[in-house]
Amino acid sequence: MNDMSRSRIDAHVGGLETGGQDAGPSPRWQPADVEALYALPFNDLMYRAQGVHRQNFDANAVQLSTLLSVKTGGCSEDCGYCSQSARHETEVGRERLMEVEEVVATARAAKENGATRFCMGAAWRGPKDKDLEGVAEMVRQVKALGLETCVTLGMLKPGQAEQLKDAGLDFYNHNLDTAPDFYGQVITTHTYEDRLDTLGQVRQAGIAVCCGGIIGMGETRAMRARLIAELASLEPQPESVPINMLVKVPGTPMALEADLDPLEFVRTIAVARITMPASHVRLSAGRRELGEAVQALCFLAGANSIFYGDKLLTTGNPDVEADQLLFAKLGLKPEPVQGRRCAGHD
Ligand code: SAM
Ligand code: DTB
Ligand code: SF4
Repeated sequence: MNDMSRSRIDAHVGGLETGGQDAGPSPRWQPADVEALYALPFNDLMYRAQGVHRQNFDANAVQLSTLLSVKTGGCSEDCGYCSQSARHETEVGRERLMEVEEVVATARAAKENGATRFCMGAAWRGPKDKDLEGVAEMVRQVKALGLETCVTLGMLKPGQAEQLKDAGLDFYNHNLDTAPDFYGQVITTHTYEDRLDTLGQVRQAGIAVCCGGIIGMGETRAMRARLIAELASLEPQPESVPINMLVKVPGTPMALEADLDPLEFVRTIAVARITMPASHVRLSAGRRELGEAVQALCFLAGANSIFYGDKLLTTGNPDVEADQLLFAKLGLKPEPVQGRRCAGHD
């Protein structure tokens, strides 16, 4: 790391001994500074990340979100990682939008299992107005159960975010997924600008932003750093940052992608934690493949949210029992909704 990068990082992060973050608005993160964080010796990186984590959160609390695919498959987009694109021959079929009652029953079960947030995903480029009303009703009824609500429906048109907000939506998930310069190699049917536009509409409507990406799609470390720099430079920073490890789905163009070094994934969590100190960093897709020891390192690196429940959207997730056992082994506890330390953040 050169001296200039180190002093810029110190300006961002603050010395652990001197109390850390400045109170003022965070400066825009430069990719070179993020890359310099990645290049730290592993132990130094973990120490910094854990320090930032403890200044902002209860280090032993993890937020639990449960996912449900309310509209599966048949998507017009060509995202190279996705099992639900109509352009890839995968085992995922095309289904209709689920009935509200069925969604609410699943949400009730998720709450009984201990989840505090329920996230509903739809395989759309974006919602048609007639479909949006159906999703808005799901949001209303899930919210009425006392759960936080999140949806991920693709790109929004003007007015749609407000409609969701009126229904009681707390979070909208819309990922930047990768570095701007790699995006075109992963997806050609929409652009990075389109994603940023929807994120702007979500913010404008007063909905909290959940925005992250996927690691392990064949990108370089420099590209990972550029993704994190983009996320950390959103103003304000996203309340939730899901970091997914690519799930290699047979039939997708990325099915045969080389395995990512798990320590590189842990580094990415740490770098996200340091650059987005008050955000919940979610250890998302790929937990089953990571195993317990790597997940434990991710929690140490500052991950403090997971998808909880036996299924993600179309692929598997650790069983609830396995997660409860892991929590017991690590002394982790579910984060209560009221237990937040940062007003205005999730
Ligand atoms: N269609 C909407 C969209 O693209 O925003 C919502 C659903 S989409 C499945 C939500 C996110 O899931 C994607 O942005 C991507 O980050 C993540 N995802 C999808 N397939 C994945 C995979 N195979 N491995 C890891 N993450 C994946
Ligand atoms: C996110 O970043 N990860 C979730 C959620 N947002 C919608 C989705 C992960 C999907 C993994 C592949 C699948 O199950 O289809
Ligand atoms: Fe999959 Fe979403 Fe891309 Fe559609 S827009 S192919 S659901 S990631």
